[in-house]
Amino acid sequence: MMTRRRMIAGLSGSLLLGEAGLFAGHAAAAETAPPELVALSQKKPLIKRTFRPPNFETPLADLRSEFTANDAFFVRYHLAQVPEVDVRKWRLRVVGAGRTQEWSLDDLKRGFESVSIAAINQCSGNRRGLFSPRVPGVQWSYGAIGNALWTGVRLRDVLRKVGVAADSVEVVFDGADAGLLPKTPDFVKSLPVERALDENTLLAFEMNGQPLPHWNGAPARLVVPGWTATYWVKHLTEIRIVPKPYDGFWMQKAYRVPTNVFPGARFQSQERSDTTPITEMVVNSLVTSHESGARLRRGRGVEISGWAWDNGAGIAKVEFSLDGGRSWRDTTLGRDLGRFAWRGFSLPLDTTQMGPINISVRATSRDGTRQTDKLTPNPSGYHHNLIQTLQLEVV
Ligand SMILES: Nc1nc2c(c(=O)[nH]1)N[C@H]1C(S)=C(S)[C@@H](COP(=O)(O)O)O[C@H]1N2
Ligand SMILES: [Mo]
Repeated sequence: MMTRRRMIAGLSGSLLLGEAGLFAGHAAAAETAPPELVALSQKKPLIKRTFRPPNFETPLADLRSEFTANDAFFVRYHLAQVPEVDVRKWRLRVVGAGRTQEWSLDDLKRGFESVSIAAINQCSGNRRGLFSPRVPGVQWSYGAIGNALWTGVRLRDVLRKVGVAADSVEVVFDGADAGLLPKTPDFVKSLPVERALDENTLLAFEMNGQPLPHWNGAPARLVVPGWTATYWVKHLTEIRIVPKPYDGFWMQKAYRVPTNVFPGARFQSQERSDTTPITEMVVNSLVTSHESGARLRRGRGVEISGWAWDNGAGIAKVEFSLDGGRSWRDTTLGRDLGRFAWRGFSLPLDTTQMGPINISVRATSRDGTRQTDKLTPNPSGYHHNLIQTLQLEVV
């Protein structure tokens, strides 16, 4: 019997022959496995990657709106025990150098200025399933991402209430979830103190004008615009301002990339000569109007559209190519939802001639970085921002 892995390898091998040619590393593993759709509470059916811990991905059709609906937003957990937090009993404990304070949800809402930011929440491993050769981990396709309007209070306003000592190095975040076995390391993350104090880092209670859904971190989660979602700790229970690098598993062993390879903010207190924590998202784009393999009616006006995003520098341009990357033309950018949100793009496609159309799309950030035509392999399969090529056919 052919193993699933061999079958996928075989399939992606044959698909590779049909690719536009210039772009190395295309694999269609996650696209070829038929997705199983399962609905969690408060959610519509999403693509199930694993059930325990819950890892559910947003189908492409639900990524077409400017703001991803709360009931379609992807769900990612590392630990199997995800308790439903009782908001009335919930307290956020914040520990500074000389002082500890606790807040209820009402205290936080009443005590601090309310702030809203539109921002992309994207898993570091989004598109991991498209790496070839295969990388271990949740085999995400394109949907471990969403854009939402996050509302809450600034983390720095809360931290300043307990006092940020001059020798503070990191701020450490713990949530209510836990492993089933005592030896499973608790999901605890830290941020450089400067990033924690950035005006855009929020303690968010709301998503798109509604209380956070349970599966997206109720009653409060961290929002770190521009940084990958691993730092966006859900069901926050405790925050500590600390004078030394936090040495937990999820900082020292996981969510790390080779040092000096990817662009983005540095995380100096956690940096080693070989690896460093993943930080900001890399520039990327996604066609949402069509999937590869779509057939288009000849002569019918067709618009190709989707989203582009980066670390918050802002999208400078999105281009498309119909000749395998030899020449590029600009698409039209959509309205600006804020520099941490995604930016729409669209282009009219000429369908007057029958036959195949291979269309590639690439985004460029205002910081000068551009999507890659050759992926940088890394052991955990992060930062997949390969230029996407769709194989369409006019019939
Ligand atoms: N408490 C807690 N927060 C967490 C995680 C987790 O396992 N537990 N996973 C992180 C990771 S890696 C991602 S990608 C995002 C996913 O956010 P979402 O489930 O709201 O889409 O949550 C982050 N926050
Ligand atoms: Mo993630």
